[in-house]
Amino acid sequence: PVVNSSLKTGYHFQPPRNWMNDPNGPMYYNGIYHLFYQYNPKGAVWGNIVWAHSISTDMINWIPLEPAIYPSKPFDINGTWSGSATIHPGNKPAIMYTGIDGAGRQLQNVAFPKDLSDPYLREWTKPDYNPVIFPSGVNASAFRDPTTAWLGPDGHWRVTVGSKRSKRGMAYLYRSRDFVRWTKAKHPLHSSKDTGMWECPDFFPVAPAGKLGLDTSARGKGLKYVFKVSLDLTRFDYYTVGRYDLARDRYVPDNTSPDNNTGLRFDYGNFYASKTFFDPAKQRRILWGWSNESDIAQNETTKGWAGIQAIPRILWLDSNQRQVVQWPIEELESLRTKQAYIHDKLVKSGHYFEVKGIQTSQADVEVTFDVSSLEKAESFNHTWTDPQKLCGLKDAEVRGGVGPFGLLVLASAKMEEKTAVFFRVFKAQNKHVVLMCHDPKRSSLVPRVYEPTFAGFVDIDIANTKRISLRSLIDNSVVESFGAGGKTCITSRVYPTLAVGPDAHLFVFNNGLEDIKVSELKAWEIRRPLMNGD
Ligand code: DQQ
Repeated sequence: PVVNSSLKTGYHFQPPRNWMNDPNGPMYYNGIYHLFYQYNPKGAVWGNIVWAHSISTDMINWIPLEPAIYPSKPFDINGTWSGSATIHPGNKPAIMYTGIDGAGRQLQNVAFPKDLSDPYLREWTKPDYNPVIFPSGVNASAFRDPTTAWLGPDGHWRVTVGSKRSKRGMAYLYRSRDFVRWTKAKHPLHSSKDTGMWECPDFFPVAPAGKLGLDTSARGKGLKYVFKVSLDLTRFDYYTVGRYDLARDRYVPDNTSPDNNTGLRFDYGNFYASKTFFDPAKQRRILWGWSNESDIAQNETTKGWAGIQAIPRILWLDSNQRQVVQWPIEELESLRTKQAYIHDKLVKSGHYFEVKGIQTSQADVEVTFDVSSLEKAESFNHTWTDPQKLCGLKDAEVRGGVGPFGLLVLASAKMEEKTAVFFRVFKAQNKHVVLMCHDPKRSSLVPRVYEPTFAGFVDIDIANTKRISLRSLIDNSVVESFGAGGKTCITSRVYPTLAVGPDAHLFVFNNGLEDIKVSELKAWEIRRPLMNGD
């Protein structure tokens, strides 16, 4: 068997053909959402990168425009790489992006809309005074991905650019009064030893409570900040929660999360080069992230496409102030059609059942599991610090005490193919530990596709709540899951050969000793939105 071309996603952001990677410069301008992205117009592998451009009024239905930025000037002739948008006072958008010059150096350039009265902002102008930030005193082959800029208390702009100094990951800080002349600050905004190149940094304030987002330039007492980097070494996005020391112009992570940027993740699966923006229309902060293919590159060429964006998520600080929480934007719900509904259904130890009545190759599933007793929970070994390894060891087929229980998605009728999305509860010294897992080991009959298990711990007090919720967005070759209301998220790419279209099935399973109950399950078919003219 080979990877089936009908595995193209139906409602995840994707161009009709060719390669896509990082989301770039997401922004809202006069009623329209813009998404730019790293795109190869000539093929389904990375190369010839331009800033492709799409617009939307709901971030679900997308209209494609011509590429907004592409190599054309000495300061970007060898590449137009990732960057961000900043809305200037007076509602004027600006983009800063990384250009690669003729000598292969990474520089930061600015671009502005050619005509602010064009509602779609189709054309962008790159002033001849570019580059605005030249790589002096830094490693010119590791100096890229400027963030959205923010205003400091002195009224000057700040921007941070990802880099490394030998093995030390760096986020250099630059300041400017006019967005044209930029000066490097003496100290970086943040850095961390042995983490290698910091790609696509992101830095923004979060409200201490509630789900409302804040403008990147917002200031105030008690505001927490989130700092995220994409580590080239591991190809994962890591973040910390901390504060912004305005006097020293430095980010200081709280001691509740590890300072080395190898701890918390927005998503414990296939999710990289993510970027947030503030949506003033709905007062929310929205996260975009790229989910790469995980089949072998040879398939890319035959499929003719590679890369999707995860469903945009709103992001806010958890009430414990130690982590963020994410949830798919509410606009996604406009695509829900036929529904299946199940409630108060016991799933006995070792049993499973099928959710019938809807097609589940493109679906949105919300389920709540009741775990009335934790007595049989397996004991937790304190050396299990890496959830991904633990999930590899104790996958969905390994019987447990409380769990594994959860969903089998994109499953064939006889379950030769299936991707398990599940929880497993352990008993530690004074608390319970909840593991959330994606196990795609049996997701495809195609030989040699990359099928890593992905997992994260879920920071909830299950002995108290006695229940846990799960939402999974299923879309032909992607499974995007949100545990406990979005406290732990996992995205996987899978390539079934049998569980395709109407032959994809959905099951609920319980491989633990303890019975569990589905207190409620709602599953919707998801229809296809307008997707970039495809
Ligand atoms: N992708 C871009 C770079 C960035 C990397 C190039 C991250 O700007 O560092 O396509 O995926």
